[in-house]
Amino acid sequence: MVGFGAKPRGTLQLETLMNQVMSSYKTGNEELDRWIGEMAELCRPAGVHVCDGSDREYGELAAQLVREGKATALNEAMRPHSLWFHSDAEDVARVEECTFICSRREEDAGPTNHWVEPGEMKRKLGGLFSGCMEGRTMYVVPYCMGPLGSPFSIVGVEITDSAYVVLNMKWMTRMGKEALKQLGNGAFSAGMHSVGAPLKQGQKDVRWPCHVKERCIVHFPEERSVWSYGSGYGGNALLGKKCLALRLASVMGKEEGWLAEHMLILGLTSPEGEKKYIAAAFPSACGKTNLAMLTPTLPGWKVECVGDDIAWIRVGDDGRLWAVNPEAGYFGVAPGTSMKTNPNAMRTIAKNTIFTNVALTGEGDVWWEGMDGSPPEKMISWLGKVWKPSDGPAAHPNSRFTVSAKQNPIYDPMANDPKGVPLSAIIFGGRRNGVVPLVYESFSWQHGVFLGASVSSESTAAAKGEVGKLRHDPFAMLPFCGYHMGDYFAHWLEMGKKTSADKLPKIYYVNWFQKDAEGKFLWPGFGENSRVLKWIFERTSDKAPAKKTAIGSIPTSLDLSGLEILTEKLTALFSIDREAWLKECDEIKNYFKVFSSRMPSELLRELDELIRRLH
Ligand code: OXD
Ligand code: MN
Repeated sequence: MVGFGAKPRGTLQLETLMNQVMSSYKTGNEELDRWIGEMAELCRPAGVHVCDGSDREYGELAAQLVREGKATALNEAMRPHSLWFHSDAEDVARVEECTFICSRREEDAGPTNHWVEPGEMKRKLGGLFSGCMEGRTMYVVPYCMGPLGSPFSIVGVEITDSAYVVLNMKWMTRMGKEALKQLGNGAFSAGMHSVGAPLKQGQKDVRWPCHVKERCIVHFPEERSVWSYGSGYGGNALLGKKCLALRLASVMGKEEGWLAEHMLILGLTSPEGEKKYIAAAFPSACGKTNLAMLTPTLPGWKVECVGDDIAWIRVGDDGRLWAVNPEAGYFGVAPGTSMKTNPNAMRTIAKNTIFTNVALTGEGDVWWEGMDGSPPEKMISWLGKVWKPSDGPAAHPNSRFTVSAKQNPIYDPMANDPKGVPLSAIIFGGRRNGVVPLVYESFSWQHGVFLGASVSSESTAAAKGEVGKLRHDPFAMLPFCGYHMGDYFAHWLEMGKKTSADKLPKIYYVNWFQKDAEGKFLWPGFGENSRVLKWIFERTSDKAPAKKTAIGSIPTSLDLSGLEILTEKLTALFSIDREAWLKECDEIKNYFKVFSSRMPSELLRELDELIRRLH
């Protein structure tokens, strides 16, 4: 890779833009060439650059951003080939209130999504995007979600005026020439993105251009397209991730008989060398990356990481459920990541990493709350100011690292397999300070679907809004399901009918976050979660003991060797408070009413059964 001092190349500055677009930028795909021309005409950029995805291109763009003062190159000796960005203070997270599913019919978006009539939204977008790239380069980013060569992969093309987005897409997807090759003359999912800050002639650019007042992230599910305006934040601007791989893909999965899920995928190997794959859905910033890269404290057990955020799941020829991770990198939450909590993540981000909204140390390295050691004496906070302890956190709570999965020392050898990996277990979970025990197992697929549908969790900094507020987040998909959530529940039930019960993964619910009366966590979490994973692993071949309770089956013994934990804590971790659960059922019952006639009766029956068992 070239250093960040290299000169940029390949960007056209032109007047006869359209002609040059059409003559110089033949991508080999007629529809794509036509669309690039159309979008260039609409957005009126100063130039067009079709990204090839090479290391050279990455180095040149990075160097350009450093020269422009939009990025800081980190200390080459401490964090080779890495960049520090800090955003506009208002552009730090996903914005659910400005995220729309513009299906043709309002009822298809359902009660959990914002909807605007597609024609009306397109008129609005036409106005917003008209001339929105003036003075900027329009980057065309072809990318592939899923392993190259896999029949399940989906090619998307993102047009963006943000070089920061291009750099992130390089690590998060299979981007550039390879994706174009996979596309051939086929159909692609179109994603338009603009930071919404055109540059008038002579106007000086700002460090993090965005237009937060008008920002909107808009999905047209029937057209498989996305239009995102006004934000440069990853979840709003890297359109392959939440927009294509979850919101649009969930709609495709419903139509074609597969699932697009907000799930990590890990491989777990026992001391005897038996390996099983597990997928787990937790809401944003609830520890998916930490679980996906876990270092077991139980001797002889090994975890390998297929993915930390998204799983596409299909029924394989053998009747089992097979999962692929459509992403190629991690866009992980930095605060709380340390050699103690996630050494594999720390090793992964040792070089070639993009950091956004963490703190910059006097030595030119990065820092965040919860990293090993005490805060360095001299730091620039995520706000770009010299940091004082009285300023609050030096890194934004939703600050991120972006890095290629290839740098993960425990990247699973099957992660790029076009077939995916077979799932033995699926886990749901949330951040709950009480009520929900450490782990329990569902009685059946249908009961497991009920567990997924009834996930509640405390909100986190990954989305704009109040943090720590309990909200329903079915399947951890509340912000990501691209269609009616009631139909989504029904689709999960249907998936269970596509194969025989013995082939389906078993379904679990976990809660690492219970607290005692003083507000301290009852369970140590992180590597110690391997004890729970071991129980799950052994349950999937009926080798671990469990007892039935009203809510599901819980362990009668958990391997606690080498762990000091007070008996009263353990008792609390597995206690089932009947009154609290009956209240929980009332809460779920009320929530399910939101889905009215589209709420599957099977899940209402599961709820009635749970209430009956609790009584
Ligand atoms: C993410 C999120 O960035 O869920 O993965 O917000
Ligand atoms: Mn996520």
